[in-house]
Amino acid sequence: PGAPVAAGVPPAQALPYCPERSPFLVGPVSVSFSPVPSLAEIVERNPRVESGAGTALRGVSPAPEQPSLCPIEPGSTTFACCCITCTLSCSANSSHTASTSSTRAGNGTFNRAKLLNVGVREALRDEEWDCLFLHDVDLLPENDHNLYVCDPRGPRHVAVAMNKFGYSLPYPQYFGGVSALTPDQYLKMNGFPNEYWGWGGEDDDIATRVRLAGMKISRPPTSVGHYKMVKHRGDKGNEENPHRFDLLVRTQNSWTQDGMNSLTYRLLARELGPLYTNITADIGTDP
Ligand code: NGS
Repeated sequence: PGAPVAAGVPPAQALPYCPERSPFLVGPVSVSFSPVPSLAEIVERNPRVESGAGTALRGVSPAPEQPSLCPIEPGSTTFACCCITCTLSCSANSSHTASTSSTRAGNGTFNRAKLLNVGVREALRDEEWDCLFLHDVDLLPENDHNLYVCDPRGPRHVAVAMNKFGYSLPYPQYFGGVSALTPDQYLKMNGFPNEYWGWGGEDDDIATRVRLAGMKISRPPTSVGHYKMVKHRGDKGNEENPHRFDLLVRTQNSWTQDGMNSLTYRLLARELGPLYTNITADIGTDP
């Protein structure tokens, strides 16, 4: 409520409720990596997406009397979802209409979970998001019934069926790839850990935090949570973390001390792109 609305865009209140199942959604969609559309084409196809994140147009929810996974306050007709994504340069995207992206300065070791914490902290400066999507950049959804909304009942693990795992969960506690949390859920578990430098383990730590914070993981049906991964080799700077198993046995004691309440970084830049905000931060190095 109260989000700035751009000129030429009708205020969300004036829009009709979305039906529970949009007639524009088709279910399975075929994802192809060639040709890759240019940014200009993507901008053209998404005329209602505004630059940066702060002035994002809000999506209109299903009617409140209809059951929905959206964390919509009773009587509210809109929700705002921010999608944060992370590579060796980390990004934060605000979905429904705008996106944000943040880049890690320097060439040290990757730290996915800490970069996502940075994305969340910076995104929450922009506005009161209802839902935060934490999204690996190499995963593309293959079913548009997999709605990009949060579940008020618990942190949602969304990428439940990736092509690289034969379209099923690799193991029951798997929480990697794509997840969606309300800001309250994110803060209740003290965000993500900051201490996992390099590849592996941070997603298992996050799954444990969900449980330790007294919440339960929610998932879409396997038939809907299909994702195709962009093929790539192991990234330089993201070598296997040899300490990940030592860290994982300590999660029970460390989660209240390591997370959003201990997050430190230096914000170097914040640039508004056509569909996203690019954030550059110095997150330090592997000790
Ligand atoms: C587990 C890792 C997770 C990782 C998952 C899938 O073994 O971080 O494999 O990896 N946990 C540990 O190493 C403790 S993948 O096949 O996507 O490379 O997400």
